[in-house]
Amino acid sequence: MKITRLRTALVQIPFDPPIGLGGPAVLRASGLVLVFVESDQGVIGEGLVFTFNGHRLGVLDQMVRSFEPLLVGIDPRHSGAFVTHAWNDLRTHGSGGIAAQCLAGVECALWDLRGKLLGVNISSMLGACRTLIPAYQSSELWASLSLDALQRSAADQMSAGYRAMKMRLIGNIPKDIARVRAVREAIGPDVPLMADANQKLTVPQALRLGRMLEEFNLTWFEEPVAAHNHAGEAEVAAALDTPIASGESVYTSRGAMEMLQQHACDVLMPDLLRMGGPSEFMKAAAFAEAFNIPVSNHTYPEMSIGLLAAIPNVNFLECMPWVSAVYQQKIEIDGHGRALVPDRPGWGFDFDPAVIKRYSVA
Ligand code: SMN
Ligand code: MG
Repeated sequence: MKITRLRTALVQIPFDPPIGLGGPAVLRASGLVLVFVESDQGVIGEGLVFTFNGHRLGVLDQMVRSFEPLLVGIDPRHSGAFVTHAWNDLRTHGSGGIAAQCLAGVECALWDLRGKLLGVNISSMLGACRTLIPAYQSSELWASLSLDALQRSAADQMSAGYRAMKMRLIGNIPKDIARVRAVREAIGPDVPLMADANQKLTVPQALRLGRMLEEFNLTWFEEPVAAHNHAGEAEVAAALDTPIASGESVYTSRGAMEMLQQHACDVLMPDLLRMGGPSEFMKAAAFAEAFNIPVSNHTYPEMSIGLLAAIPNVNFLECMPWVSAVYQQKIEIDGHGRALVPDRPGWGFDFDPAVIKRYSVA
């Protein structure tokens, strides 16, 4: 059994309407490097690398394709050997940034290939703990929405079957209090509600806002301060009853360990691509378990769901549909707001050739 080729396809899938993240940040399109690892068995593994509005897609594509010499000829079941070799090969670039994200895209394709060769979902390959994961909708309650729009959207998410959701904060304390109050009123006191500050606050601001938000019983207060300020995160986490979630902005399991050792979060949110791939993601989750910290994914739910299914200390699946359009299958939410872990081989989600054809870019 051998890997015969690594190839990529570049797509740019527009968001209609664009997503206003608050301030100048507007998501107009999802730029993707789609990664295909081919084997002599005729089975192809799929992974991807995401970039905001398609920025630097060509750079990411070059980095992904730079791994091909390390892949061709190896046994697809030996992805660990590839990953070790690749990290060594990346030493000059360091273990973060696009190096980690592009390696992740390739390892994701290797895990998909291995699952397809074995005929099992990745959650089964890992030894699943569950087939259902509480899900939260994360892509509707943006900082750009008015109070009325927030309330309408929150109600819409409930009607869509979600039983948990995340909103973004704008970094203005009185306005954020009003916004959280509005959503809490729209969904009631018992629906899990997360609030994400996206690193907008100073520690004093986060402490003040966090104390004023305690009455709303948030499930977590996310990235209150700069993500590199683990001491500041730890100060906020120690002062508040509301759990602090963080981790989406750190690279590899070592970045997660640094957070855990500094008690910087009460919920760890590893990002599959920033972790450097599924093997690092699983290490980060195991480290969190050792610290008795629950884990939730950051984006990429179609791949993260198979990993979360095999992690004992999981609380929620983040449903962020920014790459969902590229897949044929969609995440299924049951009547209790739980995502169904697929039992289809590999990730269980396959790229849609029609979408690739329609949104392909040179
Ligand atoms: C988020 C920010 C930017 C891109 C995707 C998601 C947000 C989140 O921080 O946690 O959902
Ligand atoms: Mg976040």
